[in-house]
Amino acid sequence: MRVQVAIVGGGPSGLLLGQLLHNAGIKTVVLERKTREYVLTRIRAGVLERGLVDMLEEAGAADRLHAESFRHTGIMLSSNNTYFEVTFDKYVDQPMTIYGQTELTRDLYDARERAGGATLFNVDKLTLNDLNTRSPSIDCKVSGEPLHIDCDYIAGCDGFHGVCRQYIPVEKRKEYLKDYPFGWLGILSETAPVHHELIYSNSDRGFALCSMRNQNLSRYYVQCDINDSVDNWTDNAFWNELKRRLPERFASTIETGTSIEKSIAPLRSFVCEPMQWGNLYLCGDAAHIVPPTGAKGLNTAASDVRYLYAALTQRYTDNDECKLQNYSQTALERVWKVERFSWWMTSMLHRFPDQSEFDIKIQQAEIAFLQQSEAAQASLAINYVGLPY
Ligand code: FAS
Ligand code: PHB
Repeated sequence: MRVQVAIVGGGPSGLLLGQLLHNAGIKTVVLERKTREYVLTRIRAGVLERGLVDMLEEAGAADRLHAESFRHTGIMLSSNNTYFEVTFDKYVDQPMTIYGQTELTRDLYDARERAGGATLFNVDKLTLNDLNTRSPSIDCKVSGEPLHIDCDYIAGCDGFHGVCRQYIPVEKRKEYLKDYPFGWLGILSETAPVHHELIYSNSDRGFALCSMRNQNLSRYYVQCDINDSVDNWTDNAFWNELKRRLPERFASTIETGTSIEKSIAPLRSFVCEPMQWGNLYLCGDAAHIVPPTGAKGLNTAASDVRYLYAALTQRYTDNDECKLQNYSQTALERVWKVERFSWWMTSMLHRFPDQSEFDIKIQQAEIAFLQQSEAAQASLAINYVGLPY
């Protein structure tokens, strides 16, 4: 098999890049370890920056999003029983869109199928070859059958646990890692959202987040112990704990119900430098991870895709590799600003096991300053809606 760009990973990064390149007439193949059905069981992000929505439109995969999503113009922050709104459009004209990652991944699969793009599932034993030559290649097994793929470039979109990052020689690779001493226990429930905006709550018992997917599908999270298990949490136990972390106004009105999904996600900040090696280019979680507090994981994968798509189209249109050579530097400049914002939101809103009373007073002062300062709210708004590409 021969393609121009081989894409490892059929999550949002790989699919979005693949669809944009395919529409630009660049021959691609997407190689996914799991099945499409398995990928679509993952419940992850839900808040999309306009840059990602624009690219989904460009990829011809935004019709259902426009029909089913809804706009967000702010968030609510609460600290024990006080709460206030940060209204984004007071400071920046860039709404956020609420639409589940699972749905946009489904839309991207459908768009790729309609366009006739090649996607191979059950890909295993994948190895990358000759990355520092003009003719890199991939060897793998597809449902057990050997396959060799010749290509010009390889996009490593295979997530945090993927293999591509490991092909950057360890002596050339610098990895930055911060593991947080807690996780997020999340549930999905077919209940009406407790509020029309997201609620980020810092309480004495720990962080909580009220989000949603639509008017009849809510997404809630509570901070939990890093070694906790979903088996320790009945639905009732979850709802009672969530209510204890929300202001009374919301605790007394929240609609509870049966969870249709329950999972625990670890929180970490991670960056791999560089994000390219020879003709291998890393995109999304393969290169960086943020704690979900700032809703930036998926959205930062999108900015990587924008930069790599622009670089590859420049290469194939103008035979100019300048953007490709600068891809890692360009992407990392925005990645680190997003890492900072996600770390700041996480540090401000969670209870840390080793926190002193002084540390808690500093958190409360940070939130109080946000409540009183338009400049502080403007800074949060500009980062939350998405920094420019
Ligand atoms: P992904 O991990 O989504 O996709 C990588 C794909 O590569 C997967 O389908 C995998 O099967 C495949 N793959 C791996 N190894 C392979 C190999 N060797 N060969 C072929 N394929 C291979 N972000 C938010 O903004 N908000 C959230 O609330 C949020 N919650 C999250 C919860 C969890 C549990 C996790 C893990 C992440 C969460 N994220 C959240 C971040 C998440 O949304 C990611 O940013 C997003 O999935 C990034 O997409 P990809 O880069 O495509 O990586
Ligand atoms: C979600 O809806 O899953 C969500 C929203 C905002 C976040 C994290 C997760 O910061």
